[in-house]
Amino acid sequence: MSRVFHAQVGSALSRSRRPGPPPSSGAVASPSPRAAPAGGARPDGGIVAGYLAPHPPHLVYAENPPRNEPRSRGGWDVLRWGYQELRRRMAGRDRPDVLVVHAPHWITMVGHHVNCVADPRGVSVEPIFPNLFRYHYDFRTDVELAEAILGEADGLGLVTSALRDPGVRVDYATIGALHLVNPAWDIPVVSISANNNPYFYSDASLEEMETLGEATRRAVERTGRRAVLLASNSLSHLHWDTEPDLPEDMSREHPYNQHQYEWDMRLLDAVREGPSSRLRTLIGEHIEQTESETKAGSLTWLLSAMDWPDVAGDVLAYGTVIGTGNAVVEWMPHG
Ligand code: 2XP
Ligand code: FE2
Repeated sequence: MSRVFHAQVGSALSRSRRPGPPPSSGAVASPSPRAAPAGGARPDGGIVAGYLAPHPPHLVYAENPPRNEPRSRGGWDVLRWGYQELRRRMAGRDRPDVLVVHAPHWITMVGHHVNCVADPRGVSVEPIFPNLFRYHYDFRTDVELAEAILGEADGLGLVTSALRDPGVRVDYATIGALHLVNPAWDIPVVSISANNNPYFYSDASLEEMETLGEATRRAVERTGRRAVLLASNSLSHLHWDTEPDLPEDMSREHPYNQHQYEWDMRLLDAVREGPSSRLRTLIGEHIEQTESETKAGSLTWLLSAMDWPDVAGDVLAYGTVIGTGNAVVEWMPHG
């Protein structure tokens, strides 16, 4: 990834913009230009769970929700069972105040953008699979938390931008993950862009995603939200370039090749064994080996926001979609 568009974290430029030392985790933040007031903070606030929540449009298509126009005969059931289990677990706990999602197909070349539009509404279309995903969305943004994340990220020296265009068309990776996690759309959302271009540059800038994760954690703690975080990423990412007549023909679905599959399993074995800090280097190796979509940084952001918890992740499902690897994984915070 190009560094041309990035201020160095902690650079003289960013330091000169800071009103004071960056707030420490959990402390009351020093004011920043876009810092939100801490009103409404609750004592049980914090990141209450994090999920790897991939967004293949096929999974939404297979469910036939009324909000998606195309109809299907089903398919990709095991992955959808994983999401069903995720929803069951979320429903069994205290309701979160907000779902915070980082997604790879809202690509921003200059800076990390956060959607600050209060009530995005429109149709999200998958540009490669418009035959599968034309989804009518209508949701509420937690604007106070969105602005707090921007304020904290600014304070840590990241280049940021608030998206305030009410006509924004929200990308399918954001909408897909949010639908699969909460098809009722009754929990407010914060949506964060992927500040990279995975198709032009070869090296992923995962270090910066660690900083964005830290900023997200500070903002969640400062505003006192009970937040569930979603990393909207597939794993191995080589895929077929032709589609069967029946897209949900499961007799055609399998890993792209054995190498991709084995590396997905290597990553997931480490996830299941824990602790999550093992993934800090393994994510990069897995990207090198499989073109993993985690190159967009969503998974690194998630685990950094959770401060690399000393726990194993719970793999709720693994399956392929047009040959790519996809896993639904839950991490709970440090005990
Ligand atoms: O990566 C994506 O978002 C795609 N549309 C490819 C489809 C399935 C990926 O896992
Ligand atoms: Fe994707």
